[in-house]
Amino acid sequence: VEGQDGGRMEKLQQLMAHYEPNDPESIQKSFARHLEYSLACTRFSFTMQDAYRAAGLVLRDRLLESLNDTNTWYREQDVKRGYYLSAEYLIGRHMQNAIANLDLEQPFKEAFEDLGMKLEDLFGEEADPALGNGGLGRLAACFLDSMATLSLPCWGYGIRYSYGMFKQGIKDGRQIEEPDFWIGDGCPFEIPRPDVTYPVRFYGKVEEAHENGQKVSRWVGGEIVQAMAYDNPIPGFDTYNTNNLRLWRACPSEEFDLDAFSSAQFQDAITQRRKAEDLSAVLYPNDATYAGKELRLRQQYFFVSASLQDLLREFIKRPNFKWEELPQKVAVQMNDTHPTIAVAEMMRLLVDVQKLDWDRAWELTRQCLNYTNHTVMPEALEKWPVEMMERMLPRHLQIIYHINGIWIQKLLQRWGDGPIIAALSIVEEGDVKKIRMGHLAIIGSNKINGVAAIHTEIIKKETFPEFYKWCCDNGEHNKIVNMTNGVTPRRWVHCANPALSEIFTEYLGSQEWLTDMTKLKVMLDYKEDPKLHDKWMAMKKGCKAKLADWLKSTMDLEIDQDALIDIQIKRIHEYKRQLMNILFVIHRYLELKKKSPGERAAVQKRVVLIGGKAASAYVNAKIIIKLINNVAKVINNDPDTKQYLKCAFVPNYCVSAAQVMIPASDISEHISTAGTEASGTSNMKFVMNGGLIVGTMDGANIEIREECGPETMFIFGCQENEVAGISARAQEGHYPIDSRLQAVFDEIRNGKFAGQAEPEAQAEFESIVSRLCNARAAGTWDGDKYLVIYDFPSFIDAQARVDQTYKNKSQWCKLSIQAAASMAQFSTDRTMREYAKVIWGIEPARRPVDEEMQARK
Ligand code: H2P
Repeated sequence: VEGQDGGRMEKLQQLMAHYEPNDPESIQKSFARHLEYSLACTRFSFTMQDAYRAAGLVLRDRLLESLNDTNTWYREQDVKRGYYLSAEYLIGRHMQNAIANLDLEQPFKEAFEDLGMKLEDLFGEEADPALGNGGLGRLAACFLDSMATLSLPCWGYGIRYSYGMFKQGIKDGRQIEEPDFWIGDGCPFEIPRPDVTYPVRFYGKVEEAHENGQKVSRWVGGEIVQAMAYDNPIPGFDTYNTNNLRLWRACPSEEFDLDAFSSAQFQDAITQRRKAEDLSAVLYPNDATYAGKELRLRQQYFFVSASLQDLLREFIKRPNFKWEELPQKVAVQMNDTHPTIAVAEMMRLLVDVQKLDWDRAWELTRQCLNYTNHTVMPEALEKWPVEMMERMLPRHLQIIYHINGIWIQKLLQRWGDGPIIAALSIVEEGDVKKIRMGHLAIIGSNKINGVAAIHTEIIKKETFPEFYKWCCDNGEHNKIVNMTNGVTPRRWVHCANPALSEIFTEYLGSQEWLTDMTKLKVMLDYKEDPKLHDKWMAMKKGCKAKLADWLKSTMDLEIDQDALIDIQIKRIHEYKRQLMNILFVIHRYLELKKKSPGERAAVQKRVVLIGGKAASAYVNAKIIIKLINNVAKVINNDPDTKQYLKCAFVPNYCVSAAQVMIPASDISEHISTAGTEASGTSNMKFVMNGGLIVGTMDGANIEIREECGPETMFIFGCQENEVAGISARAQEGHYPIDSRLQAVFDEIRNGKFAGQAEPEAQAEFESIVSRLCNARAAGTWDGDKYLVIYDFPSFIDAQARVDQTYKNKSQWCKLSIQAAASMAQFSTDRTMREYAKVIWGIEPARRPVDEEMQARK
């Protein structure tokens, strides 16, 4: 509202001068008001879902105060801002985390208990927004939590998918995929912003024109979709800063006109609308290769363009802005290759829209953008057919060709012509010419990073060796840097495991460890203290009881709470080797069967839980799920053994399931073939909760072992530098199969887990076994690529060490305390500090607290 305000501003300022009070009674009032006025319920008649939504709105009021004031503060201070561009955020439920971070745990508890409601019941009503596939998306969510907690002026940008990751059901042992319309009941934590929209163009053509004697390119025609912002406040812990996760939803650019109602075009108009909305409708599982590929590129460009337009607008809004200041005010992180069209879009916005000359625009782009690589799996380094890009983003293809032309010239000057030029080109020649997005990202970035020490070394030596050579030749050794992943202790210890959080706070005398995990070292002084052992074991017992209740209610599974709990939860992928885990379970079962009842009683009882989603097009992963379910059925129903060994596939693994499962584990499996898992992050969550790891020398396992001590881990398997030699021998047929594994294979082949009752499954299981044993080097070798056979015997040994160590409860407890207390390195607070310092050059900007705020606390 503009014009003479007649004292309006002052009046409003007075009216809004006070923050919402946070005492229990005010929270109750606020709750009742939202029930009645926001949700149109009455205080006499509402459901738990209504109560959750009203409580969510109580929080949202407080989040908004903080979000707005934090933003004003950042603007006033004219700080450098960070923007995290990610196609995925596996954010998990908001409510519990927001209450903890806003420091409202006590008053909320009191307020709702007084109304006869348990907070946990409210939390349980929230949908779990699963806008991501796995670790990559969850990492982005942990990063947001740490950025806010460190008061870093950083925002996340992404896509507001209407349907997140599919819900996984299990029918007859097989995965079924159901749509996850998480937004169905509305999410009280998001703020639709119809006032923040940007046009995003697709298709059309490029026209050359002259403006002021300059040749310019204009991208015209095609179709325009509007990106509308949805803000998701991200409160920090122990700070008054609240940052933002801005997610874009696709809307049609113009509403169809009313005349269409009476005309035949009505249907067309609706189709247009649906087409626009389809853009942000569904998150694609990352291995679903060709299906929807074009839509995926559309999604990527859509959110990248909207985000860059938005952040440039913020930059331009600053009084007397100068373009050369852009790198002092803006740092962008591209999370994997998904947002890397940003390199070309930034150039388009600077050159075509802002009329900067090419060289200047390129300098600015390269200084502002950064790229994180998350995996060495080739399927993840996206490549787009030139033909597709030419149709959809014709101007971007021109820009990419231009960038590549200059790049190739430089390479030729330095090294002359040779194979290295083709290897480094952004364009991959071949039957289908493609744009390599990884290369575009590297060439257009200031820094490139891997996500664990071993992974960063592999990037340099194996994934992008020619590029690393170029950097070294140019004296830019530090262009590729390591940023070991982390996890947020707020969600993964404090919220997931309140009993452990209480122990830490009690021993340290404060909650400081939640923002500085190095403080937990104090726990090491007590690692042999019987008093602490009692508390620690009681904590684990409580977590196991919670898990048992949850398993009973979600899948009607009963577990022995005195058994050793062994968990593997992550995306199902052959390199992660869930297959090896289930083969070991079969081995354990066969061994148990051989024993007399007396001997069995001496064996350590175990419950093995495996969970994770298989990408819908990933056939082998789906067979592995079926195998796990069939094995579980046999084992759990065998009266000889079921007391001693239980196994289950836990359906629909998601963030909220992880929050129940992780704290209850004694051991967890992180058993990827050395050199394949970039980092892993659930390994960190398990250890922070006092679980020990069975693992290979891969990803962040290596660094966790260094920090916690080798005695806290059950390490097995070959080393990364041995993999190539072993693979070569396997292909030549010099690949002995351990007799114990052979026995497992025989049992599968003999039909123990499927047989005539399920011929299809039987054939699938046999195919998996024969592929493992396949030594023929015919064409591309399709044998035991991930060295299950090679690592199996040492896996058995590691598991035997687990059983042995577990016998001595106080020794186990000591190791558990030691490991959990040594995890400071793996807090995303450390990770984010490093990104801020080394990559972004961003300083914290803690919002000062005025007296009223202080009083409210
Ligand atoms: C990926 C890697 C993990 C890594 C994570 C975050 C892609 O996650 O494989 O090793 O820890 O990114 O950097 P995931 O497999 O869980 O989908």
